Amino acid sequence: MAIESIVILTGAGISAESGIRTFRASDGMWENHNVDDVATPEAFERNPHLVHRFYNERRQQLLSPEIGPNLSHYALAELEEAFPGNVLVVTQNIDDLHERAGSKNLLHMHGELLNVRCKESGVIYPVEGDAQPEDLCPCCGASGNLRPDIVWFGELPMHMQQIYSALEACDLFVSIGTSGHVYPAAGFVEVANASGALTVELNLEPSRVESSFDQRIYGPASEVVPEFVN
Ligand code: BV8
Repeated sequence: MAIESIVILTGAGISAESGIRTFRASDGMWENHNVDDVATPEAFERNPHLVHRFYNERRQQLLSPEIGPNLSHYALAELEEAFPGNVLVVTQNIDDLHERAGSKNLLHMHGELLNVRCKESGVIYPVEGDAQPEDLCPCCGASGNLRPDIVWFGELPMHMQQIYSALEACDLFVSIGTSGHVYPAAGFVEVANASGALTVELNLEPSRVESSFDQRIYGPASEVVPEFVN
C-alpha cells in the first residue's frame, strides 16, 4: 500500500529526553499537584493564582536554556520536509519543541503553554514571563479574564474536526510517547484502524492501548523515532 498521508500523535514521552517531565512517571508533576487542583476549569475558578503559578513554573522551565528539541522532534520535522505526501503532527503537549525543531503542519490539541486566552473573547495572546489573574486583558481591558491557553480535563480538545478528518484519510498512524490514559487522544488509534491505516506505537513501554496497534516498537524516542523515520 502506497503511503500518502501520515498522522503522528505525540505525548509527553517525546519531550521527556528534552528534560520536560511526563505526567505519570514516578517524578511526574502531577505528584506534587493534584490534577483537580491545577488542570480543571473548576480549579481555575477556585484558585486562579495557584493555577497560573503551576503554568508559570512550567513556562519558565520550557524557556530555560537547557530545554530544547531532541532527535525525535527533529526527525519528525525532517520527515515532514522530505516526505512527498502529507504529514500532520497532532500533539497532546503544550510545549513548543516541535515548532523549534521545524515542524510546520502541527496541531496542539491540548493548547499551548506560551499563550494565554481571554475567557470572554477567546482571543489568544503570547506570554513570555509569568501570567497573573490581575493581568489586564488587552482586548477587554478587564483583569481576571486571562486564562492559560490550555485544554483542561472536562474541556473539549482543540482542532478535533480537523484531526478526525486527517485520521479518517491517513494511511499511516504513528503514536509516540503517550501512555494512552487520556481521551479522546487515546482513541485516535481506533479511528485510524477503522479507516484502514497501518498503526504503529513508538513508546518507552507498552501504552494502555498497545493492543490496538498493528506494530509496536519500544525504546527511548530519541533512538526509536529517527530509526523509524529513516
Ligand atoms: C474531554 C493539558 C469531553 C493540561 C491535558 C473515563 C474514561 C475515559 C475518559 C474520561 C474518563 N473520565 C474523564 C474522562 C475524560 C478525560 C480523560 O481522558 N481522563 C483520563 C485521565 C481518564 N479527558 C478529558 O477531559 C478531555 N476532554 O473528554 O472533553 C467533552 C466533550 C464535549 C464537550 C466538552 C467536553 C481533555 C483532556 C485534556 C486534558 N489536558 N493537558 C496540562 O498539560 O497541564 S492532558 C495531559 O495528559 C497532557 O496533555 C498529556 O499530554 C496528556 C496525556 O499524557 P501523556 O502525554 O500520555 O503523558 P504520560 O505521562 O501519561 O505518558 C508518557 C508516556 O511516555 C508514557 O507511556 C511513557 O512510557 C512514555 N515515555 C517516557 N519517556 C519516554 C517515553 N516514550 C519515549 N521515549 C521516552 N524517553
